[in-house]
Amino acid sequence: MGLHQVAAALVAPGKGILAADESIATMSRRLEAVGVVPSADTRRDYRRLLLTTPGLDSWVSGIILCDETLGQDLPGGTTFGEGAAAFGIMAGIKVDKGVTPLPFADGGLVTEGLDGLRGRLEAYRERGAVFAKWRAVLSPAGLHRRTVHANAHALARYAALCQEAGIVPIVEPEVLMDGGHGLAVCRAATASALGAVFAELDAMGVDPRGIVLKPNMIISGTQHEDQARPAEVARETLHVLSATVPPAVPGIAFLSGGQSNEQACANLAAINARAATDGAPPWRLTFSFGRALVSDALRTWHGVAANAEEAQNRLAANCRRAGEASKGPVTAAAGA
Ligand code: 5MM
Repeated sequence: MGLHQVAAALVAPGKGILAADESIATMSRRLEAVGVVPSADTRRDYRRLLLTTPGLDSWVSGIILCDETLGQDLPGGTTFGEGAAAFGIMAGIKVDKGVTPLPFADGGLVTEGLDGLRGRLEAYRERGAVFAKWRAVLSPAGLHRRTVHANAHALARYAALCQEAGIVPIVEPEVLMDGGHGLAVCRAATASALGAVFAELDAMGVDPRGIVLKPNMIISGTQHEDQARPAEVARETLHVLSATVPPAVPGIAFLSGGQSNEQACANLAAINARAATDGAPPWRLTFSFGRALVSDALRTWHGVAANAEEAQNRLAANCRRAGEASKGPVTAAAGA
């Protein structure tokens, strides 16, 4: 499949992307939090549980893995890349190398990982990756224009290198939901970030038909006293996307950002419901959730093999709800 076909397949109707690409440090913290001693083996066992969930391909088009997992095996000796393909799920790879403080940017962060990326992409493609992911991390309060610019530029250089290698880039500028800010601050920061990202993508010659955008929804900061309801989230999110995302982009796959599965799915359903009411949107609107899909499964499993089946049931239920939300409203709460 070419870039356009892979991008379209990632956002196929009723399907989304499972983000299971926590870095070794993040995954280790999450395992420790549920009482599992972190190691290469326990990180592999947990990712095996996720990928071998029966029926996962009914709702999941692609799974994002990290470098460590892509080099590990499933039971029987096939690699995660081969295993995903055998299950009908496309394998993706997180290629960024995390964040570092940006000088003269009031504490803003920039994502690193461009050095040597051309060679790494070649190697990842040989190991079965057909798409990639790079995440920029933006704090909305006091967001400096240098932070916006540096991250947009890095995302665009990453995306161009991916397309050159025949790999679909997932472009993820994440405006964090942590903090006491309200909806308007999230909206302004997201509009600024997306505007800069698409200007840089264009400047770098990136084909918008061969990317998937992975943004945050426009939601209230977690500590804000007034939490926006799904109808407001939908209105504000679509307003910003319509103003910034070219119609040629095939799909927008939202991150969950710390929302529960119920919250994230209610918001996604409301976004799709409103988009349908406003007139057919040019892009598919779906999910690329991490925590909103996997947190229940991780807690249920907590390293005990006998809990694996129940943990997979929890993952399947969360993916099914997200898949339904990507088609439109699923609960009475959606659109409330
Ligand atoms: C799964 O976590 C991804 C990797 O995070 P680190 O590099 O910090 O370990 C992360 O990029 C994730 O894909 C996004 O944050 C979306 O996940 P959520 O949980 O916000 O949907």
